Amino acid sequence: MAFELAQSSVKNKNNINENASGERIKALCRLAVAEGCVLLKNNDTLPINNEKVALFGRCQINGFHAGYGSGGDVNAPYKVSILDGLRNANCNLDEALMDKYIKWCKRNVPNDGVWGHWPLCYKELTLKDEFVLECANRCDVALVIIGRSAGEDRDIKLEEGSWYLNKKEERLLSQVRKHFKKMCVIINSGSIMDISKIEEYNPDAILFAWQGGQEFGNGVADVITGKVNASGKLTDTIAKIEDYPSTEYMNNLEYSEYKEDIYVGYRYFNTFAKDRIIYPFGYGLSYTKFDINVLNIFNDCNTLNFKVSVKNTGKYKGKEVVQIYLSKAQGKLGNPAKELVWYKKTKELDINEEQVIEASINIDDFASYDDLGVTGYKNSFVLEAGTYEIYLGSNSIDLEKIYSYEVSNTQLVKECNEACAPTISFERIVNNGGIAYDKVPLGEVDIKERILNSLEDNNKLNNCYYSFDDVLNNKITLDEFVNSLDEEELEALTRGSLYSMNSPYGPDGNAATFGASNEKLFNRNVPAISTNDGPSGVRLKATSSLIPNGVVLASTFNDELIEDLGSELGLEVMMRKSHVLLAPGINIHRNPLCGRNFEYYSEDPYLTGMIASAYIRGVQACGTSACPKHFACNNQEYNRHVHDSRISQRALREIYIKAFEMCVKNANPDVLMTSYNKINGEYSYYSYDLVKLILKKEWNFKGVVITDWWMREDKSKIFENLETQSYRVRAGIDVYMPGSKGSR
Ligand code: BMA
Repeated sequence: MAFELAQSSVKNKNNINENASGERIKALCRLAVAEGCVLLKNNDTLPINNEKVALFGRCQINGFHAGYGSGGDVNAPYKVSILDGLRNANCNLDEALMDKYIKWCKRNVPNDGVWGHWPLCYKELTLKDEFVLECANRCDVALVIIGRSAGEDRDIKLEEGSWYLNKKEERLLSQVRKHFKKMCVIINSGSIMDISKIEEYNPDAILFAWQGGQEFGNGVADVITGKVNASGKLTDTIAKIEDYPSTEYMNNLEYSEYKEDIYVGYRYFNTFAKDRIIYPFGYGLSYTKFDINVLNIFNDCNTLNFKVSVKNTGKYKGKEVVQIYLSKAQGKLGNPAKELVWYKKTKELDINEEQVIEASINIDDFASYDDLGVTGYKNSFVLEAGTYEIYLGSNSIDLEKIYSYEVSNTQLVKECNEACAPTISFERIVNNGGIAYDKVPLGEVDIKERILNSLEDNNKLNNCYYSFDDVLNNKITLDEFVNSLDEEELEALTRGSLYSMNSPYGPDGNAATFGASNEKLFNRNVPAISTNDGPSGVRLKATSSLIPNGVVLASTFNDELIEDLGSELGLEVMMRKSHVLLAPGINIHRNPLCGRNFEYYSEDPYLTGMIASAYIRGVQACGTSACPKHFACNNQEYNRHVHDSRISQRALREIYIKAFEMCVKNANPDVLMTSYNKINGEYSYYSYDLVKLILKKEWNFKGVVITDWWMREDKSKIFENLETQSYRVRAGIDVYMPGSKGSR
């Protein structure tokens, strides 16, 4: 609860090195940028050694170092551009071209505009053809930077200059292609963008560099020059936008029907539309080659134990990401062709060096959710009878079957409750040996009865007067303290400090405070717990490190690196006298057009859960609190405050809340934030099923649940006379943030 938060932060406040130079976080940011770069294509073009380089694209100077909104709005101490990074690396750059861009960018400084209307790309410099030809006559290779951004309240648009290239970018690619022997396209975007148009210009190399924070240019230059070998992997399938089934439902004003159900990303493409994949999930090239072989594998009651070897058989040292996918029995429920169930990034392997990795996978963790009851176990995770196959490789397509075993009888893995069930019928994709549609099962439970039966008689109020110090000094328990509070104090505990953002009780620029939200609680020495955004750094008035965005972190597939980076971030929160970092953002990339995909991680819930758990463990290592968000189904920004995500229980459990469940179990976050949107007609922050039943009772979450900022007032549909905040608290959402009324 909030008090344990305060306790931990009070205890830990003193053992922080106030003068931490930040050198370590800089190095970790730079390495994360490099390890997050995804090399899609490379016809003997990268790395660049002493070749003469022509660097095109204004984003070499005005790059996008983070996405827009709370997820990237950090006062960074500096930002290394790609141009500066290449100069720092002593890259042999064409001076005339560089000067032209420097001068032009000085005269055309980008204007980022106002909240929710930020530019999705920056205007590009138009070059004369003969000038490009002259550059080609002086240089060996051209690098062309394409920049894109989006963010909170700002989805990616299906238009040129956002999802698609614009005419000036096409003109530039056409000119460079015409005159240069070697052309590499570097994409500086928060998440994937249309690649088919870029491919039309047949680049010799394509590198997704994403949005890499303050060390962006240095990290990218490390990969371009080969100081760090490319090792990033795609966290999303790349295809034409019309081929993602969810595209049809994006930007619907009132609601989205999640018709694709569990068939999100590669779960859809690898099962029903392999021919539509342009680049597969988990894909990324290296400058070297690796041999991956299974040495041993055996199954022990659904726990798969295995040993694999990875050998560097190429000419560069580098890292590889070993991936294991599971093909479950189709049974009566139907399943995706394959699902990622394990991955491991190797250490940096020297030429001819080999690493042996041993691990085990509990297949129970990947059971299917039966929201129909067709297996005999309704509202439960099950493993149906049939054949289970294990595949090994370095992406989701190029895989070798290394094992299979039979499950003789359908097994009940975990019995749950009907929760957040749809109330309005719609059809969803099912796998009947091919794509088919079936109606989603609607809810049957009487929610009113469920909630009334759950109400606890809590009036153990005592008439004592305690200070919070009595709890800190172990004189009384937390419950005894809470039971000594009067109604006014109890109410104040269920909301933020009634200020809007930047509460006077926290460091300058904080998002809000909670805990001591009125005078009486202050007089009892209840601390004010300060919160600040966000996943890319400590968003305060003070400068703080701008770390790489979520897609970069996930593209590294390197949990250890992310945990390390998280621990440095947690120290920065502590040094700035804040307590709760409102991060990580871990909603699923349901569709490539969601503006906050830069901040989130992937189309895959397992990868999201693993990277997010590492981030949270890191942030909380020093006593700072993390706050995974937005629980749940915030999968588009358009109309996000009232939008209704209509979704089956199976898709909710297997895809959209799976990463939150992994975080609760693997990293024990102190705080968790609900989303703005509705789920099957109920706002997440009024949803008893989502918070009290699933999060707190089924998952045993013991932390504090806070709302997102400025939730909507709404009358309970089942308790007509219930006041709004009571409706929220009864559903298990502990604290309304920031506490004040009004909205952005
Ligand atoms: C909301 C969301 C959250 C953020 C909060 C506080 O609009 O963007 O992700 O943590 O504001 O800034």
